[in-house]
Amino acid sequence: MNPHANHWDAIWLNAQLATMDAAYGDDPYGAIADGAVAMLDGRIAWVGRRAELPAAWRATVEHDCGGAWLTPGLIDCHTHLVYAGSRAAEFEQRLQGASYEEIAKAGGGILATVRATRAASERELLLQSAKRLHAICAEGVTTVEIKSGYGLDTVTECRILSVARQLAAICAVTVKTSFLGAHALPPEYAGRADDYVALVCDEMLPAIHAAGLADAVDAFCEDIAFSAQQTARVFDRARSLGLAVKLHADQLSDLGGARLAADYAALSADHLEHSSPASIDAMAAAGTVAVLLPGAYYFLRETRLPPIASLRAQAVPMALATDCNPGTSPCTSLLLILNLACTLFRLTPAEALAGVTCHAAQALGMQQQAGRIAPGLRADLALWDIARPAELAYAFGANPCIGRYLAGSATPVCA
Ligand code: DI6
Ligand code: FE
Repeated sequence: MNPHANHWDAIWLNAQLATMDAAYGDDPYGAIADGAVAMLDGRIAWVGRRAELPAAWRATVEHDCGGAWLTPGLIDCHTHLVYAGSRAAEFEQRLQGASYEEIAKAGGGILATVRATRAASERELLLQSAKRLHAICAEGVTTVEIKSGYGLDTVTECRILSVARQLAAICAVTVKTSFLGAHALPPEYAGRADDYVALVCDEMLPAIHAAGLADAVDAFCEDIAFSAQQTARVFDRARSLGLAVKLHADQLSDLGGARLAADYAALSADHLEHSSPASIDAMAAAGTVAVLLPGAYYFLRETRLPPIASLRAQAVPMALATDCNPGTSPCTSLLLILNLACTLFRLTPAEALAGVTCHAAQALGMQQQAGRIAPGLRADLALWDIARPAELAYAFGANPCIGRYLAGSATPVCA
């Protein structure tokens, strides 16, 4: 405890704040002109207008932001970035007319990446994945969720999640892991999906939980993957272990995934292009966040939009993420996702920024730790060379990030 009130470890001055906190008025960014943020022990201790700083403050470090915009550190709440290899050849096949489902049914798709990932050493996996995570973090991202799902056996799933945990220190970022054993049926279980689900529930999940490798459990509920009933078995086991759940729901077909997620009080239901209005109502009642993934929508050239109007009408929080994966969204730019969400899904730039800050935090169950500039939260911050926050969604292919702070510590920004 610091005995001196208003004696802080660091202060950011001369900044325009986009707090993304409703406490600061009706502005959708929670904006504060000529603001100041103070940090003590890695947490935000004071936020407000510089003119209203208490009379006797002191700070060990003073950051002059030069009038730039300060936002919460961005949060990429849905990625599959730990994998080996590339699927550029499948991209070429799709350009020749093959569909994603056809490639998957022919043993390519997710299973192609599973073969490459199983064959990679832990060090190779770490090096290939660190490049992607480094690129994501260079755009002011301070928290990333990483899923397993390219191992599909206990040893490789554990290796992927262990690599994900190791990446936190290597890239100076907070990592939340999700176990996605129910991602695809591995070849050795062809025709025996229920046996594989039993392996996921009875062997993989307990082992991963015992090793502390998963913060949540995810599944791919889809015609080409697992049924609602199989997903429910995975969720039941997750629940019995006290693990939070989330779901890839209704991306390619409506199997009632969003509804199922809501029934299990999931943190989030992700994709949602084919979700029914009744499922959205259930999400609203359950407090389940909608994670929209416009990178996958774009890359698969989907035409059916997620039900944005229903999500808005039901006040379901909308988060956005890269879905960084080799098959449907080989994307390491969360800022590009902001632009795609606005151009393709017609989100406002303010909705888009909320989608990668406060709502993304909620999708990870971290709303009391990250995603807003507010007292008590971690001092995860990003500084931007922009004139107004809408520029983050407006320019695509640009990176105006000029500062990145994890729990108050400056970290390198340029990749
Ligand atoms: N949904 C997706 O879009 C990705 N996984 C998933 O569950 C696709 C992953 C891949 O094609 O490698
Ligand atoms: Fe995904």
